[in-house]
Amino acid sequence: MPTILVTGALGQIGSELVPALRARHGADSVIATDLKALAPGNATDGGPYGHLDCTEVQQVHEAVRRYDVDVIYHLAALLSASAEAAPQLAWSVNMSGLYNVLEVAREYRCKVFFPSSIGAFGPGTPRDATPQVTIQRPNTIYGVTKVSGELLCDYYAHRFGVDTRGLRLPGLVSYVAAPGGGTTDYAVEMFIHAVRYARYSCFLASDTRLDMMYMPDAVAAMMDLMEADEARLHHRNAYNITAMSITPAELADAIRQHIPGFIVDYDVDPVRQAIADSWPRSLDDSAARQDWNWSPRFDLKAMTSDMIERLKDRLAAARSR
Ligand code: VAH
Repeated sequence: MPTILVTGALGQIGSELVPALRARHGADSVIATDLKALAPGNATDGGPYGHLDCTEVQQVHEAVRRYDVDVIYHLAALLSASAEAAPQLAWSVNMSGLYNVLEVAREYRCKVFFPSSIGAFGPGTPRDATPQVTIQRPNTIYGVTKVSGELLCDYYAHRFGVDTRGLRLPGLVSYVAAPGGGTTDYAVEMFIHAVRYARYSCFLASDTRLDMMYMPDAVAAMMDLMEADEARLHHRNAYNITAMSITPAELADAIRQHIPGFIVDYDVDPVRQAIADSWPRSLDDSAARQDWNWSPRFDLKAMTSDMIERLKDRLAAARSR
């Protein structure tokens, strides 16, 4: 069994990736790490957890050496809106953190997963059926760190033989962890507010079309990519993947199939709207489908049904405590 280190494990992805990795590889094989102290009952309970600041290379070195790590899922990063509010911090966390992980991976021969994003594209990119290989000139610091991260990971693969692999992730929807400074977080917030209050004030315009995906599909894609035959990977860093291309209005309509009286108004945040407007409306993910059999399980209808059922269960459990 490989020993796996997950950085940023308490974030939106890590909160579902860590349990999935532990189910597949065994709890003690997956070391969850983050900046924060572990809250009791956190989704990453049930296995090793440690504090790790990836901007401190010695801490990365010590974690990989101590646990004899084989694979690193490097999730620690600032997301788009948080990054735009603190670009210098975003560069430090997103780039110095990645550089430290790659340098230690080079020394200890670890495989590395890097989460790129649709944010790696910019206003000059074809916005519909965005190709796997196309113009990448993002105008956000988040996007700059994602394009730079893709290039740095590719460099470590061909220059040093580090097995780096990445995905350009769409907006991710999860019931497990609260939104964390992203632009696509409106979708998670809309579900939570629909279940709790039957109304939501959306910070993106109703017709803002973006690629989205349910977290179980994203977690499966990461694990499948990392286990794929390396010889088949024609686009290491990073593969386009998507499950649906939707707008806030379409999501609200899907939610109303379960909560008929759900009301949405639109109070647009110009910063996050500008970020969203610089991103693709839909990705072409045919390369991932061809190279390593990518295929999502959840469409908008299935995601909405599962999210609402899960959130209602969690709300009922919270009210019964
Ligand atoms: C964000 N959820 O909104 C992230 C993601 C595609 C968006 O990278 O910043």
